[in-house]
Formats: sequence, structure tokens, C-alpha cells
Amino acid sequence: MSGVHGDRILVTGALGQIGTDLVQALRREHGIDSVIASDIRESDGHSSIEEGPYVPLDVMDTDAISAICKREGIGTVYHLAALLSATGERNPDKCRRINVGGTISVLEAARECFLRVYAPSSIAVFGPDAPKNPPQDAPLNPTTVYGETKVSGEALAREYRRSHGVDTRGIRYPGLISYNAPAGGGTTDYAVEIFHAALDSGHYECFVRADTRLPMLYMDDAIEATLTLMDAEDDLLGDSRAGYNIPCLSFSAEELANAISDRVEGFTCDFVPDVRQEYADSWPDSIDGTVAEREWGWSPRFDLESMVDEMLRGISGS
Ligand code: NAD
Ligand code: AKB
Repeated sequence: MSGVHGDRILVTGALGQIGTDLVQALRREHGIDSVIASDIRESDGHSSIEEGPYVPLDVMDTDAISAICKREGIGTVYHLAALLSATGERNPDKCRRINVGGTISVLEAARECFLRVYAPSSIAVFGPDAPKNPPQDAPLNPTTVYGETKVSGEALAREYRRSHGVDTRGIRYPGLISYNAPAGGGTTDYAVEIFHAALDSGHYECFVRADTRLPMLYMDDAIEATLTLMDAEDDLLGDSRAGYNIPCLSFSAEELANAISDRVEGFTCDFVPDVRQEYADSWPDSIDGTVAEREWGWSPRFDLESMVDEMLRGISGS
């Protein structure tokens, strides 16, 4: 790809669970004014996002993305705007329009404005035919619409790289656990909600079975993985650059509840599965991140115990 691009950063979907933490991390690294947050929603007025530049932006609007990128001297887009699995399965057409349509808009703007693009994928790309600890190149046959949109997102990123030279990168995030913003309508939201319930009322009704085991990661690790991938030399990245499996934690809902009750006296948890159980059952228990480790050398710092300590400390403000 030739041409001149700016050196500022645009984050789409910035008011969501990941954006809230990623924008802060990017502003620490690059300076507050260098990172422009955007979302289709208005900020509630209390978000840390408002410490720096914010623009309203619908990612379906390619012209608006290009105009902002040209006007603001953007060189890199972190494209986080999406519908997650639980919301997506309730609104499949909207999920396809936002997740696939929005990604096409961002990639088209990238082609026009010479941008680098980070577009996250998800462990939801895997379906029931994948091994329970899938390697990087396992079959991608998801049974959720959300998962299909993530497979399409990876294919689009590869295609824009191959045909137009756009520098696209992505990680297949597992369920992410954090406290600065609520989880955004996914299947793994129970692993965030459980902490708030434990501290607010001492009880949680978990919407998956006790033995449900999924890949998970503490948000600080996910942010560090993202920044490490984006800082990696281009020639280190192989064919998996649009959606890397990364090394993750893996624990059951019951193991998480037990780790919390070891620390919050009297905490109890009931397990009452709903439709989200089906989505969880179609996903792997863990993922094999050895390709990412080998190519750009990253591994997580938090295990289950230290993640639970950090979540309880962060939510209670101590
Ligand atoms: P989130 O739901 O918390 O945030 C998404 C944001 O996108 C919201 O603030 C929403 O207002 C915004 N948005 C929705 N439609 C939009 C539109 N048309 N234009 C602009 N903004 C729009 O999601 P998140 O957890 O922050 O996830 C970000 C990305 O990471 C998504 O691609 C998601 O699939 C992926 N991911 C997240 C997780 C996780 O556990 N959080 C795991 C795997 C992958
Ligand atoms: C969801 O549960 O939808 C997300 C994801 C794993 O992609 N957290």
C-alpha cells in the first residue's frame, strides 16, 4: 500500500467493554489528543472516554469514516464496533449488517485513506466440530450468526491485505473480564456479572451450567496482547494475522464461583442455564495460542486467582 497516512488513532465502538480500557491504554502510550474515540451512542457523561477527543460515528457510514480519517489525520483504526453473541442471535440481520457491513466500511476507508486496521475476531469462530483446544488452523464452522460474522471479518481482512495491501491484524479474543465498563451482550458476560452480584448482593444466578468451561482472559492481558500485536514488525506476522488464537485461561463457571466464594464470605451461586448455554456449548474449552506466541511472543500475566483478586479490588475501589 502506498500513500501517506496520518499518525493519529481512531477507535470505533469505543464506549463498549474493550474500548473503555483500550482508549485509556492508547492515550497513555500515544498522548490524549492522538486518540479519537467514537461510538454510535452518546457517552453517559461519566466515561473516561471524555477526557479526550470524541466523535459520534456509525460504522455503517463509510463516507463519514473516510471524512473523519482525512480531517483528523488518522493512520490506524481499532475497529471495535459490533454486536456480541447474545444480542446478535436475537437480531441476526442487524448482527450481519453491523459486524460484516461495518467491517467492510472500515476496510474501504482504510483502502482509500491508507490506514492500518485492528479488527478483533473471537473464539466464536469455532463450532462444535472443532477440537476442544483448537489449534490456529482448526475448522471454522460456527453455529451462531455472531460466529459466522467473525469468520467473515477474518476473510475480509485477509482479502483487503492481499488485494489492496491494507495492514490488517486481529486476535480471536476469548471471553474478556473487566470492571471499567459492563460486558456488552455476549455469552461470556456471566464471568463479569458474577463479580458485581457477589459484591452487591452476595448471590448470582448464572445463566450457564456449572461445568461450562470456556477460554477467558483478564482485560489487562487482552489490551497488552492487542498493543503487542499492533507493535509487531509486519514481516513477523504470517497467514494468521487476521485472527490469532492467543494463550488464554480456561476455567468452568463453577471454578470461577468457587474462587469468588473463597474471597467473598457467604457468596452463593445458582446455575440456571438459558439459551446462551447453547452458544457456550458450541465453543471450545480453551484455545492453542502457540502460533501467536511464536510469531510475536506474547503470553498472559494473570491466572484465575490473580484475575479474581484484581476484579474484586477494582470493583470495590480498594
Ligand atoms: P461492546 O458491545 O461492549 O461494545 C461495542 C460498541 O459498539 C458499543 O459501545 C456499541 O454502542 C457500539 N456500536 C454498535 N453498533 C455500532 C455502529 N453501527 N457504529 C458504531 N458503534 C456501534 O463490545 P466489546 O466487548 O467492547 O467488543 C469489541 C469487539 O471485540 C467486538 O468486535 C467483539 O466481537 C470483540 N470481542 C469481544 C469479546 C469480549 O469478551 N468483550 C470477546 C471476543 C471478541
Ligand atoms: C461473546 O460472548 O459474545 C463474546 C465473545 C467470546 O466473542 N464475549
